[in-house]
Amino acid sequence: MRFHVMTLFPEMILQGLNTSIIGKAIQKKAIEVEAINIRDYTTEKHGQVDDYPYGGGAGMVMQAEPIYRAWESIVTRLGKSPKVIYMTPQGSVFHQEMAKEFAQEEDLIILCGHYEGVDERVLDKIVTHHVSIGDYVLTGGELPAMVMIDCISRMVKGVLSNEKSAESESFQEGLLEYPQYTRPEEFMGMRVPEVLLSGHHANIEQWRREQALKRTQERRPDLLPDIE
Ligand code: 6GU
Repeated sequence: MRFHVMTLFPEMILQGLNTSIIGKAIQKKAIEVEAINIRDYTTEKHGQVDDYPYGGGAGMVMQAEPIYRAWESIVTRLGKSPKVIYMTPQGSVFHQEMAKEFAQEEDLIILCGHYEGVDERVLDKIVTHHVSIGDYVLTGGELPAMVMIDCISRMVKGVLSNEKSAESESFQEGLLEYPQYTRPEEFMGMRVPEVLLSGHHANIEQWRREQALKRTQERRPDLLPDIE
């Protein structure tokens, strides 16, 4: 799977994804992340990529031309026109099912906005999906793009070990994860739940299921109607 990220801050994307599991996935070539610097596609002197909004108002708006030219260079090189996701708080809210669908794609183009927004005309021309990562406002689309790439990548074959991918099924069943413990058996007077030391796999399984349910009831009751 290949991610093509159009951004004014390519180093933020590349640095942000080059550590831990996603960093390893890139090394292993299970995924590929390319950052395309929108500024490289401006035709204006001084490398300008934004301008004042027509109609007035605060802030600057990213111009259509460099974004369009950056997109054109990607699709020409690929010889096909992949889905284009624009990261924006005005989008549909990202969730696990969306990640699963995007993970089926061979290529994804992600557009990161900055300033007060992007000229609507280029969005009309190239964007297929408007996606937000939640109901709060960030300064740019780069962190949301990294969040989405991380989540999609862990659904791609070869990124997680088998053991870990099985683990990921739990959230897809609609429950939060059960609590985990490791050595020592006692920490500040608190003991690891006895059942986990018992070696009785059926009991452990049942305990974990109960804990997952309890935790979901307490923290995310909104998730519960989704399971029977
Ligand atoms: Cl995708 N972009 C920005 N700028 N802010 C956000 C967001 C995206 N999702 C939530 N807040």
